[in-house]
Amino acid sequence: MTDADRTGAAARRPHMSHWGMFEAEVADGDVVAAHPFVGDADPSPVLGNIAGSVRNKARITGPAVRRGWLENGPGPSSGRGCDEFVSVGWEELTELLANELRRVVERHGNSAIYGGSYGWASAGRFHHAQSQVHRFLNTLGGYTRSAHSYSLGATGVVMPRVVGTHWKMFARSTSWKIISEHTDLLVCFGGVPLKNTGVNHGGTSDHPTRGALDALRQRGGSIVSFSPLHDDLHGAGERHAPVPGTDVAIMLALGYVLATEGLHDSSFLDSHCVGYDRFEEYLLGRSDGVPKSPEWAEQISGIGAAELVALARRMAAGRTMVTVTWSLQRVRYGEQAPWMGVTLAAMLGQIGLPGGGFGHGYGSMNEPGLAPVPYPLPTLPQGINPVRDFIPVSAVSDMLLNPGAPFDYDGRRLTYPDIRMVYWAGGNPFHHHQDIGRLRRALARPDTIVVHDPYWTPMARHADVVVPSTTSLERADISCTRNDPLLVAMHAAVEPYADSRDDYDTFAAVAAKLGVGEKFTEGRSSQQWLEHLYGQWRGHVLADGARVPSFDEFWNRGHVRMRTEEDLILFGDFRTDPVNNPLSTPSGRIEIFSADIDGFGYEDCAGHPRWYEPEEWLSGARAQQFPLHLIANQPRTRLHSQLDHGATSQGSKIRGREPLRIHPDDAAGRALEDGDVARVFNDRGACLAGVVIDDSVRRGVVQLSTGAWYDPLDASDPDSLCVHGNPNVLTPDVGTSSLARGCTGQHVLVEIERYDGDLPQIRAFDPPTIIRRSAAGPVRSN
Ligand code: PGD
Repeated sequence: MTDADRTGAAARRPHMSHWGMFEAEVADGDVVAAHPFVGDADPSPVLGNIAGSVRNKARITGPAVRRGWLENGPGPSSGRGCDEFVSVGWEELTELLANELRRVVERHGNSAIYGGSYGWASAGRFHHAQSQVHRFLNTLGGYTRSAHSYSLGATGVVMPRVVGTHWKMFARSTSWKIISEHTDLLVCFGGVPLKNTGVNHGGTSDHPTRGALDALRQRGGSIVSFSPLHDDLHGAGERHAPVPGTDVAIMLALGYVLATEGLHDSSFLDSHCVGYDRFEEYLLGRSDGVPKSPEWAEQISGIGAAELVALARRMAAGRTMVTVTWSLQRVRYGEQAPWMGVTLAAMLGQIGLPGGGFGHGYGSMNEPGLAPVPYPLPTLPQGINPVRDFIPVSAVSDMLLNPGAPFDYDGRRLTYPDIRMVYWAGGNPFHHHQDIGRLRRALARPDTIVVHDPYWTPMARHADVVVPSTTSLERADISCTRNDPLLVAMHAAVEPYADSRDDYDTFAAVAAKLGVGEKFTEGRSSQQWLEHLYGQWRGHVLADGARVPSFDEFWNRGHVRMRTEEDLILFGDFRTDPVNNPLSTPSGRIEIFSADIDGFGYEDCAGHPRWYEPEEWLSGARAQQFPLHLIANQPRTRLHSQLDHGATSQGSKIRGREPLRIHPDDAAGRALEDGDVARVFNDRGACLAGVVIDDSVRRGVVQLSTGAWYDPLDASDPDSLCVHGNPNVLTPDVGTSSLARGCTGQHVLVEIERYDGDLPQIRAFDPPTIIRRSAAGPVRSN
């Protein structure tokens, strides 16, 4: 990389974000436009958030330390989130961090550092914040880690036990090409929400979903969607709007019709699955006295029994694919929806056939349906973590509040470690975690919280030591994902903003202070790492007999194209020869009944898929008090909480608040009008949101996406009203089940009323008060 690369002297160079490849147009030290890659069939509107993001007022301009921590030293504090900060220099910050890491390790051991540090950060293989922080903490002897993700907490644990994998279900899923050419009937639980396909972890050069669905329909195929939100399916299709959270009951009823009408594929169930007989006992009601008939499902879901019977018959009559979105497992008992989806597809006997079988995550992210590349990715080695302690990722508040307490996870009884230091880089728990009031009480417990982020996110405001990171636009990197044909040269568009630094350089400096600098860097600068990682990757491609340019040539050209597996069919090889291509389950087959899960004896996750009545649903007792079902789904105007201050995200706000969609009848009953601000509340918390009246939302349901930056009216009160519309002040912090303890942020019951008080100002994007030291004494700024 030359200096010109870093300064952006050559404007409109290629770059990558999680929501698409683009060329950055630069003026006055900022990116003023992100022009989508010409090869992208359907660029994401989220690109609109990039312009102006480098010099945004929410940027952290330099290292800062919470005043209470600086003055009193490490220790639990309820001042987090409301204290002012003191601006420090890099040398002082490096010294403070090194000393505190040394203290914690020497006094409490490495397991006292929580480095789970969940979050999407930015695209780019080298500067990936999670990889950097994990490598750094491993260099120091390890840390308590987190397992799985907020996206797929339940799937990540249950599906390996059912089909031997969870990642293959999206990274090696049946391709859109095969679906559009072969599927007669696509039955989508959760729809195929196009808004989510804008995004892909690590980036994407193309967005083919819209085109694939159109092609399927043009060929004569049909789409049936089950979702309380009409627009979870784009274009023509048959839409059913069930009571939220009842998809498993619907799938059971479809299975019941197949079983009772002899439409199920007994030979596939015999040759490729185990445990169908045991499941059928439950399905037909022999084991519990409750047949899971269409009439039974109608009572639960509101979908007519006759419609379910007709659909089951159609499903058995042609090439049918059953898909389940990831959102369906981000609820209490979330393990059941993907498990039952596979079971239904297994009953149809089409798993492994072109256009048939099962899919998980179509419309949840861009990756499912994209053809994979056959090479390993360029990857920064993270080293070895000798610490055995870990938590399921969404148990972070449980862990901080209950040191030493036992908990169940995936058949094991584990213990929460006693955490003294929380180290976060590239994530925002105030976006991703549930029950923010409880999270704030949890974050008051450790001695020290360190956060690396380019922006003053709510998590940065709750830190003791704040490390200003560059954004990806300010540094060079390589982007590449498992399912994209392009390896992309991410050119730095502009200089690092103010006094920010690449996370790598921060970690390298602290590691050097602690005497392990060489171990962390291996003697390489960022640029040398890029060339090294490219060189390793290039070796794999050359070994495959393909042509691949030198690093310099690649860098100048902007990308390299790789071959992809366009005709992939999930579990195709297993179907053809289940003996020689067994699944990685104990039986080598699809486990409709899992003896292992059954053996765990969990009350909330039995040995086969089944219907559990959730606590947060419209037919439960809680709905008497909180009669609206809120769906806290992914936003259409940004990725998670990233760049909430950007133009596309801000363009959707109503009087500065996150939009909440409500059915006209529910709005009328509450005297709400379009453009009003409403207070959304339950017994966990409350937030303000802007009202959008929309009959594409089912009656009794409201929709408020995640990602509005938490903005408490009273920063000193953990249970304060959020004036901006963050639904995680309302959502429950309970796991999916004892099996996976996945996050359950998608569903929550609430009540809503018009907010007629003076509208509080949105302060989420204003930096906190920062004291700058000068010879004349402290100077406050905000
Ligand atoms: P982001 O907003 O992407 O959210 O949660 P996640 O924490 O990933 O946060 C990424 C942060 O990284 C941002 O603050 C950004 O500024 C910072 N960042 C970007 N680049 C860099 C960098 O180079 N260095 C550093 N240090 N920082 C950087 C997402 C999570 O939320 C997910 S994946 C899901 S699927 C969940 N979904 C739901 C849901 O459906 N419903 C609810 N209620 N809650 C959810 N939370 C989960």
